[in-house]
Amino acid sequence: MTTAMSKSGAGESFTADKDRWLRAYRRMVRIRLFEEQVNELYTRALMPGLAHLYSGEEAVAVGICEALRIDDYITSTHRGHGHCLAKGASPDRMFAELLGKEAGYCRGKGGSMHIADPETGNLGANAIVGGSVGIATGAAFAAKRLGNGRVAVCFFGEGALGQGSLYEVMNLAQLWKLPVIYVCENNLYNEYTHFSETTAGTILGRATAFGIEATSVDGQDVRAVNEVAARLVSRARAGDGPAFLQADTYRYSGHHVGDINREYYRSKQEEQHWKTERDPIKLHANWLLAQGFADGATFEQIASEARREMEAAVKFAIAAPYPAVDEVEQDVYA
Ligand SMILES: Cc1ncc(C[n+]2csc(CCOP(=O)(O)OP(=O)(O)O)c2C)c(N)n1
Repeated sequence: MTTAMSKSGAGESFTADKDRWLRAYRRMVRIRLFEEQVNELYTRALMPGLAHLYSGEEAVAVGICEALRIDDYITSTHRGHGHCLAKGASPDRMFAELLGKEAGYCRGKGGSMHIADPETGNLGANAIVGGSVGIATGAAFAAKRLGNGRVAVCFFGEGALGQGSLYEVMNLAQLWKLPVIYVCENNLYNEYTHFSETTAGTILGRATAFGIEATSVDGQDVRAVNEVAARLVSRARAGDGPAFLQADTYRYSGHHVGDINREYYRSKQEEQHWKTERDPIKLHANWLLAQGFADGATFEQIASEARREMEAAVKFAIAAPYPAVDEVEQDVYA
């Protein structure tokens, strides 16, 4: 990896690299443990509605967001907890939102699929597949007009490739050289259908048709994702226009928390293969060990800190009050 110095480049760069890659590890673990708690809240019937877990895909959100500034924008999806956390959202307000509490990011009125956090540049999750492509492209348009150097990253699943609005905005983004990066998280399934049954041709071909710089990356490798993201972000910031990144990944859980029996559309062996051979946290841990950046005790400490953080955040959310009844129509537009 070119982004990581070898051990021989000792001194400052060794420490900076160590800190950076341990931070990436910690961020992935936090997402994984956040999602464990979400599943727990669902199975204990404490959370209204459903949620779509991001476990397995952590390296994509973390690798990309590590290449962004806090004031850069992201837009997210129905599977958005990982994006929110990677961009800097706080777990207690996220859990509060999931439980419909006033302390939540949308005062409890949005739930899992509508978390937005303008302070960290997060313009929102979106329950509409492909629903945020216009928002991200509009944010990039504004950034360009204002000359503030911001970049917008638009996360979406490969299911959104069937949405016509994506092609309208990619066309304009390329014509106007907008600082937007379209990140297609290809986790292989649109709900219960393998993407090969819904996607003709190639994924990258959809972007190259507009002359957009397009590339793919192993979405289980946080350093590879970060390396390519850093390049695409810096060219967008420099005024070189949009890019399209296909990140190949896998979701460990069902389409949503209630999708328990999945064998009619994917095998247990396939899931097991990804979990044991392609897990982004394990892969990164092995690399950290090989670099001498961490040992078993480091990983245990990171996991127990993150677990404590998530348990405290859940407690906070459970104890938090619901919004007042007379606020029920406030901030509700549809
Ligand atoms: C416009 C629209 N059509 C259908 C749905 C129902 N739906 C929710 S998620 C989903 C599949 C999305 O697959 P993908 O975009 O690949 O994301 P993933 O769930 O794999 O992360 C569908 C069809 C929706 N929310 N919005």
